[in-house]
Amino acid sequence: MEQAIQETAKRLREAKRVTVLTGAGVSKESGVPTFRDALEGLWSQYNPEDLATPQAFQRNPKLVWDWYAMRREMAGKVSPNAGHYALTELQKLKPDTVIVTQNVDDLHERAGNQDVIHLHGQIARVRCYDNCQGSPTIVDLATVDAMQTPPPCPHCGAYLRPDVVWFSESLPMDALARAYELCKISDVILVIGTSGIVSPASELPQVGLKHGATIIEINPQYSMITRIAHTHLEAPSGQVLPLLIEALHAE
Ligand code: BV8
Repeated sequence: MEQAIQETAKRLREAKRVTVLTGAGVSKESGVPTFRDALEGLWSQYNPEDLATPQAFQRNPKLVWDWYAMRREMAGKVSPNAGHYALTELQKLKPDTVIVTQNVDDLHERAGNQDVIHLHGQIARVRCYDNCQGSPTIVDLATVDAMQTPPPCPHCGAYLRPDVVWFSESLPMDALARAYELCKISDVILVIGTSGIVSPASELPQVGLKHGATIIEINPQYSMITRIAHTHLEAPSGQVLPLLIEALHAE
Protein backbone atom coordinates (compact mmCIF):
# COMPACT_ATOMS: atom_id res chain seq x y z
CA MET A 1 0.00 0.00 0.00
CA GLU A 2 2.89 2.36 0.83
CA GLN A 3 4.18 2.24 -2.74
CA ALA A 4 0.69 2.69 -4.16
CA ILE A 5 0.24 5.76 -1.92
CA GLN A 6 3.52 7.27 -3.15
CA GLU A 7 2.67 6.59 -6.80
CA THR A 8 -0.83 8.01 -6.38
CA ALA A 9 0.52 11.13 -4.65
CA LYS A 10 2.95 11.62 -7.54
CA ARG A 11 0.09 11.29 -10.06
CA LEU A 12 -2.00 13.80 -8.08
CA ARG A 13 0.93 16.22 -7.86
CA GLU A 14 1.48 16.07 -11.62
CA ALA A 15 -2.24 16.37 -12.41
CA LYS A 16 -3.39 19.49 -14.26
CA ARG A 17 -6.94 19.09 -12.90
CA VAL A 18 -8.31 16.61 -10.33
CA THR A 19 -12.03 15.90 -9.90
CA VAL A 20 -13.21 13.96 -6.84
CA LEU A 21 -16.34 11.76 -6.99
CA THR A 22 -17.68 10.55 -3.63
CA GLY A 23 -20.36 8.14 -2.46
CA ALA A 24 -21.69 7.05 0.91
CA GLY A 25 -18.41 5.31 1.79
CA VAL A 26 -16.64 8.63 2.43
CA SER A 27 -19.13 9.31 5.24
CA LYS A 28 -19.02 5.78 6.68
CA GLU A 29 -16.20 6.55 9.17
CA SER A 30 -18.26 9.48 10.43
CA GLY A 31 -20.90 6.98 11.46
CA VAL A 32 -23.32 7.78 8.64
CA PRO A 33 -24.63 4.41 7.45
CA THR A 34 -24.32 3.87 3.71
CA PHE A 35 -27.59 3.95 1.84
CA ARG A 36 -28.20 0.27 2.25
CA ASP A 37 -27.00 0.16 5.90
CA ALA A 38 -29.53 2.90 6.72
CA LEU A 39 -32.17 0.19 6.64
CA GLU A 40 -31.16 -1.54 9.83
CA GLY A 41 -33.49 -1.97 12.77
CA LEU A 42 -37.03 -0.71 12.37
CA TRP A 43 -36.45 0.12 8.73
CA SER A 44 -34.95 -3.27 7.88
CA GLN A 45 -38.21 -4.50 6.39
CA TYR A 46 -37.90 -1.87 3.65
CA ASN A 47 -35.75 -1.79 0.52
CA PRO A 48 -34.11 1.65 -0.05
CA GLU A 49 -35.47 1.76 -3.52
CA ASP A 50 -38.92 1.31 -1.96
CA LEU A 51 -38.59 4.34 0.30
CA ALA A 52 -36.58 6.73 -1.88
CA THR A 53 -39.17 7.02 -4.68
CA PRO A 54 -42.03 9.39 -5.54
CA GLN A 55 -44.37 6.40 -5.53
CA ALA A 56 -43.42 5.52 -1.95
CA PHE A 57 -44.09 9.11 -0.89
CA GLN A 58 -47.46 9.18 -2.64
CA ARG A 59 -48.35 5.79 -1.12
CA ASN A 60 -47.28 6.66 2.42
CA PRO A 61 -46.04 10.24 2.82
CA LYS A 62 -45.72 9.99 6.62
CA LEU A 63 -43.55 6.83 6.45
CA VAL A 64 -41.17 8.38 3.91
CA TRP A 65 -41.08 11.73 5.75
CA ASP A 66 -40.28 9.95 9.05
CA TRP A 67 -37.47 7.91 7.41
CA TYR A 68 -35.83 11.11 6.15
CA ALA A 69 -36.41 12.87 9.49
CA MET A 70 -34.56 9.99 11.20
CA ARG A 71 -31.70 10.14 8.68
CA ARG A 72 -31.57 13.96 8.88
CA GLU A 73 -31.31 13.74 12.67
CA MET A 74 -28.54 11.12 12.39
CA ALA A 75 -26.64 13.19 9.83
CA GLY A 76 -26.88 16.23 12.14
CA LYS A 77 -25.31 14.28 15.02
CA VAL A 78 -22.15 13.10 13.26
CA SER A 79 -18.99 14.99 12.29
CA PRO A 80 -16.73 14.97 9.25
CA ASN A 81 -13.95 12.37 9.40
CA ALA A 82 -10.24 12.56 8.53
CA GLY A 83 -11.08 11.76 4.93
CA HIS A 84 -13.31 14.85 4.56
CA TYR A 85 -10.63 17.07 6.13
CA ALA A 86 -7.95 15.60 3.87
CA LEU A 87 -10.05 16.67 0.86
CA THR A 88 -9.90 20.26 2.18
CA GLU A 89 -6.10 19.92 2.20
CA LEU A 90 -6.17 18.49 -1.32
CA GLN A 91 -8.16 21.50 -2.52
CA LYS A 92 -5.55 23.81 -0.95
CA LEU A 93 -2.81 21.98 -2.88
CA LYS A 94 -4.87 21.65 -6.09
CA PRO A 95 -7.26 24.64 -6.03
CA ASP A 96 -9.22 23.60 -9.16
CA THR A 97 -10.36 20.38 -7.49
CA VAL A 98 -14.16 20.09 -7.48
CA ILE A 99 -15.97 17.55 -5.31
CA VAL A 100 -18.92 15.82 -6.98
CA THR A 101 -20.90 13.87 -4.38
CA GLN A 102 -23.81 11.43 -4.43
CA ASN A 103 -24.16 12.00 -0.69
CA VAL A 104 -27.05 13.99 0.73
CA ASP A 105 -25.26 14.83 3.99
CA ASP A 106 -23.31 18.08 4.44
CA LEU A 107 -20.10 16.58 5.82
CA HIS A 108 -17.99 17.78 2.86
CA GLU A 109 -19.08 21.36 3.54
CA ARG A 110 -18.68 21.01 7.32
CA ALA A 111 -15.08 19.86 6.78
CA GLY A 112 -14.36 23.02 4.79
CA ASN A 113 -14.51 21.42 1.34
CA GLN A 114 -15.20 24.08 -1.31
CA ASP A 115 -17.16 23.83 -4.56
CA VAL A 116 -19.20 20.71 -3.70
CA ILE A 117 -21.70 19.52 -6.31
CA HIS A 118 -24.60 17.47 -4.87
CA LEU A 119 -25.93 15.19 -7.60
CA HIS A 120 -28.67 13.70 -5.38
CA GLY A 121 -29.71 16.77 -3.37
CA GLN A 122 -29.32 17.51 0.34
CA ILE A 123 -31.22 15.81 3.16
CA ALA A 124 -31.03 18.89 5.42
CA ARG A 125 -33.23 20.81 2.96
CA VAL A 126 -36.95 20.41 2.37
CA ARG A 127 -39.06 21.78 -0.46
CA CYS A 128 -42.67 22.12 -1.53
CA TYR A 129 -43.73 18.93 -3.33
CA ASP A 130 -45.30 21.11 -6.03
CA ASN A 131 -42.42 23.66 -6.14
CA CYS A 132 -45.25 26.24 -5.97
CA GLN A 133 -42.88 29.27 -5.94
CA GLY A 134 -40.61 27.88 -8.69
CA SER A 135 -38.13 25.02 -8.81
CA PRO A 136 -36.99 24.36 -6.15
CA THR A 137 -39.30 25.98 -3.57
CA ILE A 138 -37.03 25.48 -0.57
CA VAL A 139 -38.73 25.94 2.80
CA ASP A 140 -36.88 26.58 6.07
CA LEU A 141 -37.73 23.54 8.19
CA ALA A 142 -37.33 25.67 11.35
CA THR A 143 -40.31 27.78 10.29
CA VAL A 144 -42.81 24.95 9.83
CA ASP A 145 -44.97 23.11 12.31
CA ALA A 146 -43.37 19.66 12.16
CA MET A 147 -46.13 18.24 14.38
CA GLN A 148 -47.87 17.34 11.14
CA THR A 149 -45.79 14.84 9.12
CA PRO A 150 -45.23 15.65 6.33
CA PRO A 151 -45.78 19.35 7.21
CA PRO A 152 -47.76 21.48 4.71
CA CYS A 153 -46.01 23.98 2.45
CA PRO A 154 -46.51 27.41 4.08
CA HIS A 155 -47.26 28.90 0.65
CA CYS A 156 -49.73 26.44 -0.90
CA GLY A 157 -50.48 23.71 1.64
CA ALA A 158 -49.08 20.85 -0.46
CA TYR A 159 -46.83 18.37 1.35
CA LEU A 160 -43.22 19.32 2.02
CA ARG A 161 -40.67 16.70 0.91
CA PRO A 162 -36.92 16.18 1.36
CA ASP A 163 -34.88 18.06 -1.26
CA VAL A 164 -33.22 14.86 -2.49
CA VAL A 165 -33.38 13.06 -5.84
CA TRP A 166 -35.52 9.92 -5.57
CA PHE A 167 -35.13 6.88 -7.82
CA SER A 168 -36.73 7.50 -11.24
CA GLU A 169 -36.40 11.28 -10.68
CA SER A 170 -34.00 13.26 -12.84
CA LEU A 171 -30.89 14.74 -11.30
CA PRO A 172 -30.51 18.55 -11.16
CA MET A 173 -29.56 19.38 -14.75
CA ASP A 174 -26.94 22.00 -13.92
CA ALA A 175 -25.21 19.76 -11.35
CA LEU A 176 -25.10 16.77 -13.69
CA ALA A 177 -23.99 18.82 -16.70
CA ARG A 178 -21.15 20.41 -14.71
CA ALA A 179 -20.08 16.99 -13.37
CA TYR A 180 -19.94 15.54 -16.89
CA GLU A 181 -17.95 18.57 -18.12
CA LEU A 182 -15.47 18.28 -15.25
CA CYS A 183 -14.90 14.59 -15.96
CA LYS A 184 -14.18 15.41 -19.59
CA ILE A 185 -11.50 17.99 -18.75
CA SER A 186 -9.88 16.35 -15.71
CA ASP A 187 -6.74 14.26 -16.09
CA VAL A 188 -7.22 12.56 -12.72
CA ILE A 189 -10.54 11.38 -11.28
CA LEU A 190 -10.42 10.27 -7.64
CA VAL A 191 -13.43 7.98 -6.98
CA ILE A 192 -14.03 7.53 -3.26
CA GLY A 193 -16.52 5.29 -1.44
CA THR A 194 -19.08 4.42 -4.05
CA SER A 195 -20.35 1.03 -5.15
CA GLY A 196 -20.92 2.52 -8.59
CA ILE A 197 -24.40 1.02 -8.73
CA VAL A 198 -26.55 4.11 -9.13
CA SER A 199 -26.71 5.85 -12.47
CA PRO A 200 -26.17 8.33 -13.98
CA ALA A 201 -23.57 9.17 -11.25
CA SER A 202 -21.91 5.81 -11.87
CA GLU A 203 -21.25 6.77 -15.50
CA LEU A 204 -19.00 9.70 -14.61
CA PRO A 205 -15.71 7.76 -14.19
CA GLN A 206 -16.27 6.16 -17.59
CA VAL A 207 -16.72 9.63 -19.13
CA GLY A 208 -13.36 10.61 -17.67
CA LEU A 209 -11.68 7.43 -18.85
CA LYS A 210 -12.98 8.02 -22.37
CA HIS A 211 -11.33 11.47 -22.27
CA GLY A 212 -7.98 10.10 -21.14
CA ALA A 213 -8.25 10.59 -17.37
CA THR A 214 -6.43 8.40 -14.85
CA ILE A 215 -9.04 6.76 -12.60
CA ILE A 216 -7.98 6.27 -8.98
CA GLU A 217 -10.40 4.47 -6.64
CA ILE A 218 -10.39 4.46 -2.83
CA ASN A 219 -12.68 1.75 -1.48
CA PRO A 220 -12.05 -1.18 0.92
CA GLN A 221 -14.16 -3.34 -1.39
CA TYR A 222 -14.32 -4.01 -5.07
CA SER A 223 -17.00 -1.95 -6.81
CA MET A 224 -18.47 -1.44 -10.28
CA ILE A 225 -15.75 1.17 -10.76
CA THR A 226 -12.79 -1.07 -9.87
CA ARG A 227 -12.68 -2.73 -13.26
CA ILE A 228 -11.95 0.62 -15.00
CA ALA A 229 -9.67 2.04 -12.29
CA HIS A 230 -5.95 2.37 -13.03
CA THR A 231 -5.29 2.26 -9.28
CA HIS A 232 -7.50 0.75 -6.54
CA LEU A 233 -6.41 1.74 -3.01
CA GLU A 234 -8.22 -1.01 -1.11
CA ALA A 235 -8.66 0.69 2.25
CA PRO A 236 -10.99 3.08 4.09
CA SER A 237 -10.88 6.67 2.83
CA GLY A 238 -10.44 8.03 6.36
CA GLN A 239 -7.10 6.20 6.47
CA VAL A 240 -5.90 6.60 2.88
CA LEU A 241 -6.69 10.26 2.17
CA PRO A 242 -4.57 11.64 5.06
CA LEU A 243 -1.66 9.43 3.91
CA LEU A 244 -1.99 10.82 0.39
CA ILE A 245 -1.90 14.40 1.74
CA GLU A 246 1.15 13.53 3.87
CA ALA A 247 2.92 12.13 0.78
CA LEU A 248 1.96 15.23 -1.24
CA HIS A 249 3.41 17.51 1.47
CA ALA A 250 6.54 15.36 1.70
CA GLU A 251 7.70 16.63 -1.73
C1 BV8 B 1 -32.53 8.71 -13.14
C2 BV8 B 1 -30.79 10.33 -2.63
C3 BV8 B 1 -33.66 9.16 -15.15
C4 BV8 B 1 -31.99 9.76 -1.93
C5 BV8 B 1 -30.07 8.52 -4.11
C6 BV8 B 1 -34.79 0.57 -13.47
C7 BV8 B 1 -35.97 1.29 -13.23
C8 BV8 B 1 -35.95 2.65 -12.90
C9 BV8 B 1 -34.73 3.31 -12.80
C10 BV8 B 1 -33.57 2.60 -13.04
C11 BV8 B 1 -33.58 1.24 -13.38
N1 BV8 B 1 -32.30 0.83 -13.53
C12 BV8 B 1 -31.47 1.86 -13.31
C13 BV8 B 1 -32.22 2.94 -13.03
C14 BV8 B 1 -31.72 4.28 -12.75
C15 BV8 B 1 -31.64 4.46 -11.24
C16 BV8 B 1 -30.61 3.53 -10.65
O1 BV8 B 1 -29.42 3.72 -10.86
N2 BV8 B 1 -31.07 2.52 -9.89
C17 BV8 B 1 -30.14 1.59 -9.27
C18 BV8 B 1 -30.77 1.05 -7.96
C19 BV8 B 1 -29.84 0.48 -10.25
N3 BV8 B 1 -31.25 5.83 -11.07
C20 BV8 B 1 -32.20 6.76 -10.93
O2 BV8 B 1 -33.38 6.53 -10.82
C21 BV8 B 1 -31.68 8.20 -10.94
N4 BV8 B 1 -32.50 8.97 -11.83
O3 BV8 B 1 -31.87 7.85 -13.65
O4 BV8 B 1 -33.40 9.52 -13.83
C22 BV8 B 1 -34.79 8.15 -15.10
C23 BV8 B 1 -36.06 8.65 -15.08
C24 BV8 B 1 -37.12 7.73 -15.08
C25 BV8 B 1 -36.89 6.34 -15.08
C26 BV8 B 1 -35.58 5.87 -15.09
C27 BV8 B 1 -34.52 6.77 -15.09
C28 BV8 B 1 -31.77 8.80 -9.55
C29 BV8 B 1 -30.76 8.14 -8.66
C30 BV8 B 1 -30.64 8.91 -7.35
C31 BV8 B 1 -31.26 8.12 -6.22
N5 BV8 B 1 -31.03 8.82 -4.95
N6 BV8 B 1 -29.87 9.25 -2.99
C32 BV8 B 1 -31.64 9.26 -0.55
O5 BV8 B 1 -30.46 9.32 -0.14
O6 BV8 B 1 -32.58 8.83 0.14
S1 BV8 B 1 -29.03 7.26 -4.46
C33 BV8 B 1 -28.30 6.68 -3.00
O7 BV8 B 1 -27.85 5.36 -3.26
C34 BV8 B 1 -27.04 7.43 -2.63
O8 BV8 B 1 -27.11 8.79 -2.92
C35 BV8 B 1 -25.93 6.75 -3.41
O9 BV8 B 1 -25.65 7.43 -4.60
C36 BV8 B 1 -26.55 5.46 -3.85
C37 BV8 B 1 -25.77 4.29 -3.40
O10 BV8 B 1 -25.83 4.25 -1.96
P1 BV8 B 1 -24.83 3.27 -1.10
O11 BV8 B 1 -24.79 1.94 -1.74
O12 BV8 B 1 -25.03 3.35 0.36
O13 BV8 B 1 -23.52 3.98 -1.27
P2 BV8 B 1 -22.57 3.64 -2.31
O14 BV8 B 1 -23.18 3.14 -3.57
O15 BV8 B 1 -21.87 4.88 -2.40
O16 BV8 B 1 -21.78 2.34 -1.65
C38 BV8 B 1 -21.01 2.51 -0.47
C39 BV8 B 1 -19.57 2.21 -0.93
O17 BV8 B 1 -18.67 2.70 0.03
C40 BV8 B 1 -19.34 0.71 -1.06
O18 BV8 B 1 -18.70 0.42 -2.26
C41 BV8 B 1 -18.41 0.41 0.14
O19 BV8 B 1 -17.47 -0.60 -0.15
C42 BV8 B 1 -17.69 1.72 0.29
N7 BV8 B 1 -17.16 1.99 1.62
C43 BV8 B 1 -17.62 1.54 2.82
N8 BV8 B 1 -16.83 2.05 3.81
C44 BV8 B 1 -15.89 2.84 3.21
C45 BV8 B 1 -16.10 2.81 1.82
N9 BV8 B 1 -15.33 3.50 0.97
C46 BV8 B 1 -14.32 4.24 1.47
N10 BV8 B 1 -14.06 4.32 2.80
C47 BV8 B 1 -14.83 3.65 3.68
N11 BV8 B 1 -14.56 3.73 5.01
